[in-house]
Amino acid sequence: METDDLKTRILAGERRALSRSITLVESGRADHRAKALTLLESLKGHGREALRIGLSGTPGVGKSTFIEAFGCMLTAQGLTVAVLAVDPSSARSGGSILGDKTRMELLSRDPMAFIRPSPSQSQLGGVARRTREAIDLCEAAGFDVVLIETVGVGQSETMVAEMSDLFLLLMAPGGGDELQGVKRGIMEIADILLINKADGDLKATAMRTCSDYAGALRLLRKRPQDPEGFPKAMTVSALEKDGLAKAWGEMQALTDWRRDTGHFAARRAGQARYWFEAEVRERLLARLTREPLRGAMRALARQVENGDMTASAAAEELLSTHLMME
Ligand SMILES: Nc1nc2c(ncn2[C@@H]2O[C@H](COP(=O)(O)OP(=O)(O)O)[C@@H](O)[C@H]2O)c(=O)[nH]1
Ligand SMILES: [Mg+2]
Repeated sequence: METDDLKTRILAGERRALSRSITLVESGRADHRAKALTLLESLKGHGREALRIGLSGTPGVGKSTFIEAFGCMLTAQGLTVAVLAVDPSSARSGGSILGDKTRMELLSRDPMAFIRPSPSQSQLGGVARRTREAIDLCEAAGFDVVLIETVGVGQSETMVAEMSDLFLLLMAPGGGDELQGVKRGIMEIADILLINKADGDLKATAMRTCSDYAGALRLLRKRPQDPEGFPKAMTVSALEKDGLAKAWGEMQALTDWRRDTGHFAARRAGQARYWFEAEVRERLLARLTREPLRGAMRALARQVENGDMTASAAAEELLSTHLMME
Protein backbone atom coordinates (compact mmCIF):
# COMPACT_ATOMS: atom_id res chain seq x y z
CA MET A 1 0.00 0.00 0.00
CA GLU A 2 1.34 3.42 -0.90
CA THR A 3 1.80 6.02 1.80
CA ASP A 4 -0.79 8.35 0.23
CA ASP A 5 -3.32 5.59 0.41
CA LEU A 6 -2.35 4.73 3.99
CA LYS A 7 -2.63 8.36 4.96
CA THR A 8 -6.16 8.72 3.60
CA ARG A 9 -7.28 5.52 5.29
CA ILE A 10 -5.69 6.33 8.64
CA LEU A 11 -7.31 9.74 8.66
CA ALA A 12 -10.61 7.97 7.95
CA GLY A 13 -9.96 5.90 11.09
CA GLU A 14 -9.55 2.58 9.29
CA ARG A 15 -8.20 0.00 11.72
CA ARG A 16 -6.49 -2.16 9.13
CA ALA A 17 -4.57 0.79 7.76
CA LEU A 18 -3.60 1.75 11.30
CA SER A 19 -2.34 -1.76 12.04
CA ARG A 20 -0.35 -1.85 8.83
CA SER A 21 1.18 1.53 9.53
CA ILE A 22 2.24 0.47 13.01
CA THR A 23 3.83 -2.61 11.47
CA LEU A 24 5.62 -0.25 9.09
CA VAL A 25 7.07 1.90 11.89
CA GLU A 26 8.13 -1.26 13.73
CA SER A 27 10.07 -2.56 10.77
CA GLY A 28 13.85 -2.37 10.73
CA ARG A 29 14.10 -2.40 6.92
CA ALA A 30 15.53 0.76 5.39
CA ASP A 31 12.84 1.07 2.69
CA HIS A 32 10.12 0.60 5.32
CA ARG A 33 11.79 3.22 7.47
CA ALA A 34 11.79 5.73 4.62
CA LYS A 35 8.12 5.04 3.94
CA ALA A 36 7.28 5.35 7.63
CA LEU A 37 8.99 8.73 7.85
CA THR A 38 7.12 10.00 4.78
CA LEU A 39 3.83 8.79 6.23
CA LEU A 40 4.42 10.30 9.68
CA GLU A 41 5.52 13.57 8.14
CA SER A 42 2.44 13.72 5.93
CA LEU A 43 0.14 13.06 8.89
CA LYS A 44 1.66 15.81 10.97
CA GLY A 45 -0.92 18.45 11.80
CA HIS A 46 -3.81 16.25 10.66
CA GLY A 47 -6.02 14.20 12.93
CA ARG A 48 -7.00 15.08 16.45
CA GLU A 49 -5.23 15.58 19.72
CA ALA A 50 -5.84 12.52 21.83
CA LEU A 51 -5.38 12.35 25.56
CA ARG A 52 -2.29 10.21 26.07
CA ILE A 53 -2.36 8.31 29.34
CA GLY A 54 0.65 6.34 30.52
CA LEU A 55 0.01 3.49 32.95
CA SER A 56 2.58 1.55 34.89
CA GLY A 57 2.72 -0.96 37.71
CA THR A 58 4.47 -4.15 38.70
CA PRO A 59 3.28 -7.46 37.23
CA GLY A 60 0.15 -8.71 38.98
CA VAL A 61 -0.96 -5.32 40.26
CA GLY A 62 -3.93 -5.39 37.87
CA LYS A 63 -2.94 -3.36 34.80
CA SER A 64 -4.71 -5.59 32.31
CA THR A 65 -7.82 -5.80 34.49
CA PHE A 66 -7.78 -2.03 34.94
CA ILE A 67 -7.37 -1.31 31.22
CA GLU A 68 -10.22 -3.66 30.39
CA ALA A 69 -12.59 -2.04 32.90
CA PHE A 70 -11.43 1.53 32.35
CA GLY A 71 -11.34 1.16 28.57
CA CYS A 72 -14.85 -0.31 28.46
CA MET A 73 -16.11 2.51 30.68
CA LEU A 74 -14.70 5.08 28.24
CA THR A 75 -16.06 3.38 25.13
CA ALA A 76 -19.47 3.16 26.83
CA GLN A 77 -19.28 6.96 27.10
CA GLY A 78 -18.74 7.15 23.36
CA LEU A 79 -14.98 7.64 23.44
CA THR A 80 -12.60 5.71 21.23
CA VAL A 81 -9.64 4.09 23.00
CA ALA A 82 -6.32 2.81 21.68
CA VAL A 83 -4.11 0.66 23.91
CA LEU A 84 -0.40 0.30 23.25
CA ALA A 85 2.02 -1.76 25.28
CA VAL A 86 5.66 -1.11 26.04
CA ASP A 87 7.43 -4.15 27.32
CA PRO A 88 11.21 -4.05 27.25
CA SER A 89 11.30 -7.63 28.51
CA SER A 90 9.11 -9.05 25.77
CA ALA A 91 12.15 -10.20 23.81
CA ARG A 92 13.08 -12.46 26.67
CA SER A 93 9.64 -13.72 27.56
CA GLY A 94 8.85 -14.12 23.88
CA GLY A 95 5.40 -12.68 24.35
CA SER A 96 3.78 -9.39 25.07
CA ILE A 97 2.22 -8.06 28.22
CA LEU A 98 -1.00 -7.83 26.30
CA GLY A 99 -0.70 -11.51 25.53
CA ASP A 100 -3.19 -12.20 28.28
CA LYS A 101 -6.07 -11.15 26.08
CA THR A 102 -8.35 -13.10 28.40
CA ARG A 103 -8.22 -10.17 30.83
CA MET A 104 -9.12 -7.82 28.00
CA GLU A 105 -11.64 -9.93 26.26
CA LEU A 106 -14.40 -7.34 26.17
CA LEU A 107 -12.17 -4.46 25.17
CA SER A 108 -10.41 -6.42 22.45
CA ARG A 109 -13.78 -7.17 20.86
CA ASP A 110 -15.05 -3.61 21.28
CA PRO A 111 -15.29 -1.81 17.92
CA MET A 112 -14.56 1.48 19.71
CA ALA A 113 -11.21 0.12 20.93
CA PHE A 114 -7.92 -0.78 19.31
CA ILE A 115 -5.37 -2.92 21.15
CA ARG A 116 -1.85 -3.29 19.89
CA PRO A 117 0.53 -5.64 21.68
CA SER A 118 4.18 -4.82 22.18
CA PRO A 119 6.49 -6.09 19.43
CA SER A 120 9.08 -8.53 20.66
CA GLN A 121 12.43 -6.87 20.59
CA SER A 122 14.94 -5.67 23.06
CA GLN A 123 16.41 -2.20 22.67
CA LEU A 124 14.72 0.41 24.80
CA GLY A 125 15.71 3.17 22.36
CA GLY A 126 13.99 1.33 19.55
CA VAL A 127 10.95 0.74 21.72
CA ALA A 128 10.71 4.44 22.48
CA ARG A 129 10.78 5.48 18.85
CA ARG A 130 8.28 2.87 17.77
CA THR A 131 5.91 3.65 20.61
CA ARG A 132 6.03 7.38 19.93
CA GLU A 133 5.33 6.79 16.28
CA ALA A 134 2.50 4.38 17.07
CA ILE A 135 0.98 7.04 19.36
CA ASP A 136 1.16 9.57 16.51
CA LEU A 137 -0.56 7.11 14.21
CA CYS A 138 -3.36 6.44 16.72
CA GLU A 139 -3.81 10.15 17.14
CA ALA A 140 -4.04 10.62 13.37
CA ALA A 141 -6.63 7.85 13.29
CA GLY A 142 -8.76 10.00 15.58
CA PHE A 143 -8.69 8.15 18.89
CA ASP A 144 -9.90 10.14 21.87
CA VAL A 145 -7.72 8.35 24.40
CA VAL A 146 -4.42 6.53 23.88
CA LEU A 147 -3.43 4.32 26.81
CA ILE A 148 0.21 3.31 26.97
CA GLU A 149 0.83 0.40 29.30
CA THR A 150 4.22 -0.54 30.67
CA VAL A 151 5.54 -2.92 33.29
CA GLY A 152 7.33 -1.27 36.14
CA VAL A 153 10.83 -2.28 35.22
CA GLY A 154 13.96 -0.36 34.43
CA GLN A 155 13.57 2.87 32.60
CA SER A 156 10.40 2.05 30.74
CA GLU A 157 8.36 4.13 33.18
CA THR A 158 10.34 7.30 32.63
CA MET A 159 10.17 6.66 28.94
CA VAL A 160 6.40 6.25 28.91
CA ALA A 161 5.97 9.29 31.16
CA GLU A 162 7.92 11.29 28.56
CA MET A 163 5.33 10.46 25.93
CA SER A 164 2.18 10.84 28.03
CA ASP A 165 0.02 13.78 28.99
CA LEU A 166 -0.92 12.00 32.19
CA PHE A 167 0.99 9.31 34.02
CA LEU A 168 -0.80 6.83 36.27
CA LEU A 169 0.87 4.45 38.65
CA LEU A 170 -1.09 1.41 39.72
CA MET A 171 -0.15 0.07 43.15
CA ALA A 172 -1.05 -2.91 45.30
CA PRO A 173 -2.51 -2.55 48.79
CA GLY A 174 -0.20 -3.17 51.72
CA GLY A 175 3.39 -2.35 52.24
CA GLY A 176 2.69 0.36 54.78
CA ASP A 177 5.68 2.25 56.07
CA GLU A 178 8.28 1.23 53.56
CA LEU A 179 5.83 2.16 50.78
CA GLN A 180 6.57 -1.07 48.93
CA GLY A 181 10.01 0.14 48.02
CA VAL A 182 8.54 2.49 45.46
CA LYS A 183 11.35 4.53 44.12
CA ARG A 184 11.05 8.20 44.78
CA GLY A 185 11.77 8.93 41.14
CA ILE A 186 8.65 7.12 40.04
CA MET A 187 6.50 8.89 42.59
CA GLU A 188 7.83 12.14 41.20
CA ILE A 189 6.66 11.44 37.67
CA ALA A 190 3.23 10.09 38.60
CA ASP A 191 0.19 12.37 38.34
CA ILE A 192 -2.21 9.96 40.01
CA LEU A 193 -1.42 6.93 42.16
CA LEU A 194 -4.15 4.34 41.98
CA ILE A 195 -4.18 1.82 44.81
CA ASN A 196 -5.91 -1.10 43.16
CA LYS A 197 -7.72 -4.09 44.66
CA ALA A 198 -9.63 -1.95 47.14
CA ASP A 199 -12.28 -4.62 47.52
CA GLY A 200 -13.19 -7.52 49.82
CA ASP A 201 -10.59 -8.33 52.44
CA LEU A 202 -8.10 -5.95 50.91
CA LYS A 203 -10.27 -2.87 51.10
CA ALA A 204 -9.16 -1.63 54.53
CA THR A 205 -5.51 -2.23 53.71
CA ALA A 206 -5.92 -0.40 50.42
CA MET A 207 -7.38 2.62 52.17
CA ARG A 208 -4.55 2.69 54.67
CA THR A 209 -1.98 2.35 51.88
CA CYS A 210 -3.70 5.17 50.06
CA SER A 211 -3.40 7.56 52.97
CA ASP A 212 0.25 6.56 53.44
CA TYR A 213 0.93 7.48 49.82
CA ALA A 214 -1.10 10.65 50.06
CA GLY A 215 1.13 11.64 52.96
CA ALA A 216 4.27 10.81 51.02
CA LEU A 217 3.04 12.81 48.01
CA ARG A 218 2.50 15.87 50.16
CA LEU A 219 6.18 15.78 51.09
CA LEU A 220 7.29 15.93 47.46
CA ARG A 221 8.40 19.18 45.95
CA LYS A 222 5.50 21.04 44.36
CA ARG A 223 5.56 20.79 40.56
CA PRO A 224 4.49 23.77 38.45
CA GLN A 225 2.30 21.54 36.24
CA ASP A 226 0.01 20.61 39.15
CA PRO A 227 -3.03 22.39 40.56
CA GLU A 228 -3.80 22.16 44.28
CA GLY A 229 -4.24 18.55 45.39
CA PHE A 230 -2.07 16.90 42.72
CA PRO A 231 -0.35 14.50 42.44
CA LYS A 232 -3.11 12.50 44.05
CA ALA A 233 -3.55 9.04 45.55
CA MET A 234 -6.87 7.21 45.17
CA THR A 235 -8.23 3.72 45.73
CA VAL A 236 -9.85 1.74 42.93
CA SER A 237 -11.03 -1.77 42.29
CA ALA A 238 -10.49 -2.75 38.69
CA LEU A 239 -12.22 -6.04 39.41
CA GLU A 240 -15.38 -4.46 40.80
CA LYS A 241 -15.09 -1.39 38.55
CA ASP A 242 -15.16 0.76 41.62
CA GLY A 243 -13.64 4.25 41.65
CA LEU A 244 -12.94 4.22 37.93
CA ALA A 245 -15.39 6.99 37.08
CA LYS A 246 -14.01 9.07 39.90
CA ALA A 247 -10.45 8.49 38.70
CA TRP A 248 -11.48 9.52 35.18
CA GLY A 249 -13.05 12.65 36.63
CA GLU A 250 -9.74 13.53 38.31
CA MET A 251 -7.84 12.89 35.10
CA GLN A 252 -10.18 15.21 33.23
CA ALA A 253 -9.97 17.91 35.89
CA LEU A 254 -6.19 17.78 35.82
CA THR A 255 -6.12 17.84 32.02
CA ASP A 256 -8.54 20.78 31.84
CA TRP A 257 -6.45 22.74 34.31
CA ARG A 258 -3.26 22.01 32.40
CA ARG A 259 -4.84 23.01 29.12
CA ASP A 260 -6.14 26.28 30.56
CA THR A 261 -2.81 27.17 32.09
CA GLY A 262 -0.72 26.22 29.05
CA HIS A 263 1.06 23.37 30.84
CA PHE A 264 -0.45 20.77 28.56
CA ALA A 265 0.98 22.32 25.39
CA ALA A 266 4.25 23.14 27.11
CA ARG A 267 4.67 19.56 28.22
CA ARG A 268 4.09 18.25 24.70
CA ALA A 269 6.55 20.76 23.27
CA GLY A 270 9.14 19.77 25.86
CA GLN A 271 8.58 16.10 25.10
CA ALA A 272 9.00 16.66 21.35
CA ARG A 273 12.27 18.43 22.01
CA TYR A 274 13.40 15.71 24.42
CA TRP A 275 12.79 12.97 21.85
CA PHE A 276 14.48 14.91 19.07
CA GLU A 277 17.59 15.31 21.19
CA ALA A 278 17.46 11.72 22.39
CA GLU A 279 17.23 10.42 18.85
CA VAL A 280 20.11 12.55 17.62
CA ARG A 281 22.27 11.30 20.49
CA GLU A 282 21.28 7.72 19.95
CA ARG A 283 21.90 7.80 16.22
CA LEU A 284 25.25 9.48 16.59
CA LEU A 285 26.29 6.79 19.03
CA ALA A 286 25.03 4.12 16.67
CA ARG A 287 27.21 5.52 13.89
CA LEU A 288 30.28 5.17 16.08
CA THR A 289 29.69 1.46 16.33
CA ARG A 290 29.35 1.01 12.56
CA GLU A 291 31.80 1.28 9.69
CA PRO A 292 33.46 3.43 8.59
CA LEU A 293 33.53 5.29 11.91
CA ARG A 294 34.21 2.20 13.96
CA GLY A 295 37.40 1.50 12.02
CA ALA A 296 38.48 5.14 12.08
CA MET A 297 37.98 5.21 15.81
CA ARG A 298 39.97 2.04 16.32
CA ALA A 299 42.85 3.36 14.19
CA LEU A 300 42.91 6.65 16.08
CA ALA A 301 42.74 4.80 19.39
CA ARG A 302 45.87 2.89 18.45
CA GLN A 303 47.70 6.12 17.70
CA VAL A 304 46.65 7.46 21.07
CA GLU A 305 47.83 4.25 22.77
CA ASN A 306 51.21 4.49 21.01
CA GLY A 307 51.65 8.04 22.10
CA ASP A 308 51.56 9.34 18.51
CA MET A 309 48.54 11.52 19.14
CA THR A 310 46.96 13.13 22.14
CA ALA A 311 43.48 12.00 23.10
CA SER A 312 42.13 15.46 22.33
CA ALA A 313 43.71 15.71 18.89
CA ALA A 314 42.42 12.24 17.98
CA ALA A 315 38.93 13.12 19.14
CA GLU A 316 39.07 16.33 17.15
CA GLU A 317 40.13 14.47 14.05
CA LEU A 318 37.39 11.91 14.42
CA LEU A 319 34.67 14.49 14.90
CA SER A 320 35.81 17.12 12.42
CA THR A 321 37.07 14.85 9.64
CA HIS A 322 35.65 11.36 9.79
CA LEU A 323 32.20 12.12 11.17
CA MET A 324 31.64 14.87 8.63
CA MET A 325 32.90 12.84 5.68
CA GLU A 326 30.51 9.98 6.23
N1 LIG B 1 -9.27 -8.38 44.24
C1 LIG B 1 -8.85 -7.81 43.12
N2 LIG B 1 -8.07 -8.49 42.28
C2 LIG B 1 -7.68 -7.88 41.14
C3 LIG B 1 -8.05 -6.55 40.83
N3 LIG B 1 -7.48 -6.22 39.64
C4 LIG B 1 -6.78 -7.29 39.24
N4 LIG B 1 -6.90 -8.31 40.13
C5 LIG B 1 -6.33 -9.65 40.03
O1 LIG B 1 -4.92 -9.56 40.07
C6 LIG B 1 -4.33 -10.52 39.19
C7 LIG B 1 -3.41 -9.83 38.20
O2 LIG B 1 -4.17 -8.98 37.36
P1 LIG B 1 -3.63 -8.46 35.94
O3 LIG B 1 -4.64 -7.52 35.43
O4 LIG B 1 -3.27 -9.60 35.05
O5 LIG B 1 -2.30 -7.72 36.37
P2 LIG B 1 -1.11 -7.14 35.45
O6 LIG B 1 -0.01 -8.15 35.49
O7 LIG B 1 -0.68 -5.87 36.12
O8 LIG B 1 -1.64 -6.92 34.07
C8 LIG B 1 -5.49 -11.24 38.52
O9 LIG B 1 -5.72 -12.44 39.20
C9 LIG B 1 -6.64 -10.28 38.68
O10 LIG B 1 -7.88 -10.94 38.72
C10 LIG B 1 -8.90 -5.85 41.76
O11 LIG B 1 -9.29 -4.69 41.58
N5 LIG B 1 -9.26 -6.53 42.88
MG1 LIG C 1 -1.11 -7.65 32.20
